[in-house]
Order: sequence, then C-alpha cells, then structure tokens
Amino acid sequence: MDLPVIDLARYLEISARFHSGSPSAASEAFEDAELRAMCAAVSGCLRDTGALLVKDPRCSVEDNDRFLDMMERYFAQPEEFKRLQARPHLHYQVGATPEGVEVPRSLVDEDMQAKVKLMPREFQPAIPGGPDPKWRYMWRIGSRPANTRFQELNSEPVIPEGFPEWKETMDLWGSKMIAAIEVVAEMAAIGFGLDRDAFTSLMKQGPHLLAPTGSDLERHGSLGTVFAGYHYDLNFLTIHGRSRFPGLNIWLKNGQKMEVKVPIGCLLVQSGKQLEWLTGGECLSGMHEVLVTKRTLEAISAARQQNRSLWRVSSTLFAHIASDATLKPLGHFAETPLANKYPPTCAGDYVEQELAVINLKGKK
Ligand SMILES: O=C(O)CCC(=O)C(=O)O
Ligand SMILES: [Fe+2]
Repeated sequence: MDLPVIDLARYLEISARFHSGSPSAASEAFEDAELRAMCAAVSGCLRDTGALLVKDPRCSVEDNDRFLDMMERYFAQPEEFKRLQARPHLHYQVGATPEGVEVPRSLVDEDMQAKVKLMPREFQPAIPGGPDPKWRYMWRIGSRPANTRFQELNSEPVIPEGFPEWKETMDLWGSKMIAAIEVVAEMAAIGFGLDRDAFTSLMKQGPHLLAPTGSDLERHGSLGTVFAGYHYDLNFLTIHGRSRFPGLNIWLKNGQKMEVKVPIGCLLVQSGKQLEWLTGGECLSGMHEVLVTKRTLEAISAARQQNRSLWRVSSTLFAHIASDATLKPLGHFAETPLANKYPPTCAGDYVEQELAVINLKGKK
C-alpha cells in the first residue's frame, strides 16, 4: 500500500478566490464539493495512517536541494566545530544537538515497551540500544510572542561561522514548509468538522522549528542501524521534505508497519501528539522510526559511486501549537468518551515534560 498524494494547488486556488473574490464567491468557496472531499481525504489519511503525502507548488525541488546541500556541508564539519553551536542549557532547542544525546521514547517509556511486545513480530520496531546516533540542528521559524511564560523555548538563533548563506537558506525553506503545513492544518480542520482556522489560530507564533537530522552513513551505515528509535513527535504536525537516503518506517492506526516512499517533489506530513490532544485521540500521533534498510544501502552505494555526501540529512520541520495556548479536545471532540484522557494542558508545559523524557532538558 502506498500513501495517497494530495496536491495542495487546488485548495490554494480556492482559498485565493476566498481572499480576493466578492463576498458571495468567498462564502461559496469553502462549500465547494471537490474541496470538501479533498479535506476529508486529508483528515482521513492522518487519522488512519498518522501520515500524509502532499505536493505544494510553492515548495520547489531546487529550494529543498539548496537546503540539503548546505546541511550536508555543515554536518561534514569536524565535531569540535559543530559543538560550538550546541546549547544544552537551552535544551538544544536552538543550534546543534550532538549524536548520542536524544533518547528515543521507546528506550525509556515502559508502557510503550509493553505495547511493542504485544505486536506481531513482523510489525515490531527495531529496539534501540541507547540514544540516537544522529545529529540535529534546530532553527526557529517565524515570530515569537513578546510576552510568554516560555522564554527559554523561544531563544536567539545560532548561526555557524563560515556559512554566510545560512539564515536565508534556512528561513526560505522553513517558511515554505510552514506555509504547506498551514494549508494541511486548514484542510484537516475542515475534514474533521471543525472551524477552518481551529488549528491554525493556535499555531500563531508557535515555537516552530526547522530541525534537520544528520546521520553519518560512513560510520553508521550498516543494515539495521537505528538513527531515530521508535517514537512519536511531541509537536502538532511534522513535515519532511526530501531526504537523499530513505529509511523511515511508520505505523498505521491498524498496527501495520509501513516503509515510506516519498516521491521526488512531495512532502511527508506526520501527526504529532498535540494533534492527538486537540482531536481527543481521534487522530493518534504517528509512531515511526528511521533506520538503515536495504533501500538505504542501495542509496549509499549510488552516492559512493557518484562521489556524493554520505551524510543522511532530513528536511524536517516541527510545527507547534503556541506555547501559551491550551491543548484540549476541540469542538465536537470534547464530547467523545476518550476526551477525559486529554485534560486541558498548557502546550509549553507539555513540551517541557516531553523534552525531559527524551533527555533534552534536565528533569524538574
Ligand atoms: O531523520 C528523519 O528522517 C526523521 C527523524 C525523526 O523522526 C524526527 O526527527 O523526529
Ligand atoms: Fe520523529
């Protein structure tokens, strides 16, 4: 089974009509049957698979390549250089996270381990033996609130020396990915029977992070090596552009494991824990892992032959709900039997708890 690809172009066209058209055209725009069906496909796919492939005409392969080229060059720098960009006291929420720091949730969460044991063997994730051997870089995208209880999640950016193109490249790719996520969030809200801006209004000034991972396939390139152990993402929605090396497995709501193939020019969206909260568990956060698979090995030998970088860079962006906003089941999701599993919680407090579990923040 392959994931369907949703082309966002049609939705963009209709919402442009909404913003510039006459009042009557505007009110009709979002009643369009084709648009409603597309939105239902978005929410249905997120609910059933925890993932979604989209195409956004604004996110070009060239922009993505420029970003990947720069990040490959960065991750190939010596470790001492990259450590200059690490900010452990800021919970690594800006700058570099060295390999061996981030702990996959499945390593420390006993409930998750118990659930994994109950899975049929062929669907069980690889069991990580320790922290992830991947580097990461965190770059904030978009503005932050002037007044917030969560200053440390909203701190100053870090720019490595010798990369004059850094800010522009990161901001361009990051803002395009956020724009794509906002469309997905609107479509999902319509599909779930909520107000169109139910999610996007909560995303305003959220601590969104462009957060590419970097894994050294020269050192960690053997079959089965786990870069990112089995986990869910703690944010609202995650979007990934292209990686030049495959290796992502996702788990569908029915428990099946699936290797994801992202066609060139497409973006992969995954549902995070904050979306699960806002839908009262209707849309569970998508479990996933990244490891060296047979297809990764094929990509490694092709890269070797063509003398290309052996750093596996992901084009990952974590879109968040604003830190000071409240996570709670929205609209009709507040009436469902599972809603009381998702009590009203401040998004920033929730993020801090999760970061402590995965070793990015000292425990309180
Ligand atoms: O490296 C990747 O492709 C994605 C890793 C991941 O799942 C994450 O960063 O949360
Ligand atoms: Fe993830």
